[in-house]
Amino acid sequence: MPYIDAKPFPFEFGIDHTALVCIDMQRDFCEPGGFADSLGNNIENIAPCIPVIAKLQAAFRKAGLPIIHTKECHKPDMSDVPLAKRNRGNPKTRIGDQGPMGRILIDGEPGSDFVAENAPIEGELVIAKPGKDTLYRTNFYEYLTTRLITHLFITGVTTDVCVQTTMRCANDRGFDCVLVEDGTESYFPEFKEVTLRALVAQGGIVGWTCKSEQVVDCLSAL
Ligand code: C5J
Repeated sequence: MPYIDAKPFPFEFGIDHTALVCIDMQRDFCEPGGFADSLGNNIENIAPCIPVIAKLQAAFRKAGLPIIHTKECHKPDMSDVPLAKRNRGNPKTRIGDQGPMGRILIDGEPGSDFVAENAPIEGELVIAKPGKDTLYRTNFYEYLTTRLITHLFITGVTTDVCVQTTMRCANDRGFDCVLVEDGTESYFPEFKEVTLRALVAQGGIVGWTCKSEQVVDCLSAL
C-alpha cells in the first residue's frame, strides 16, 4: 500500500479510497477587495500555497484520483447566512454587500469564484458551503461514503479556520486526514504553525501532516 512518511507517523492510503480536498481557494479569500480583505486581513500571507496546490492538483489529475473543491459562500437571498456571522466583527463591508468583486461571499459573484490557478476542471466536485465545516449542510459526507473514500489529503485556506474545522469534523466521522503543510496558509503565520502542531499532537489526535513534495513523489511512483 502506498504511504507518505508523514507526521506523527506514516500515512498509508488505498489508492481507490483517496481524494484531494482543496478548501476555499476563492478570490474572496485570496485577492484584494474580497471578504478577507474587508475584514482587514493580510492577504499576501495566503499567496505561497496557490502554486503548491496547483502542483498537487496536477499530480492527482495525472494519477486519476478525485479532487473536491469547496467554496465558502451564501445563497443570493442570504437565507443561509446566520445573523451572527453577518454581524460579527466590524468589517468595512459585510456579507452580501457590494464590493469590488461583486456581492461579498455570495455564490455566483466573481469574488466567490476560484482563483484561476486552482480552479476545478470538468468532472470535479464543487461544494458550496455556508459554514467553516465542509460537512455542514452539504453533500460532502454522502459523496465520500458513496465512493468508499476514506483517506483525504487536505489543502486550502485558511489553516486555522475552514481547513482545521473541516479536518476535525472529518476526523470525527472516521476519515483519515493528512494536511499538506505547504498547501495551506493562514493570514496569521503563528496560527498556522500552532494548528499544524495541534493536529498531530497526542499521537495524531486529529490526523497527519506532510509536505507536498512527498505527495507528488509518491503519486508519480504509482
Ligand atoms: C475564513 C476560511 N477564514 N475559508 N474562511 O473565514 O477559512
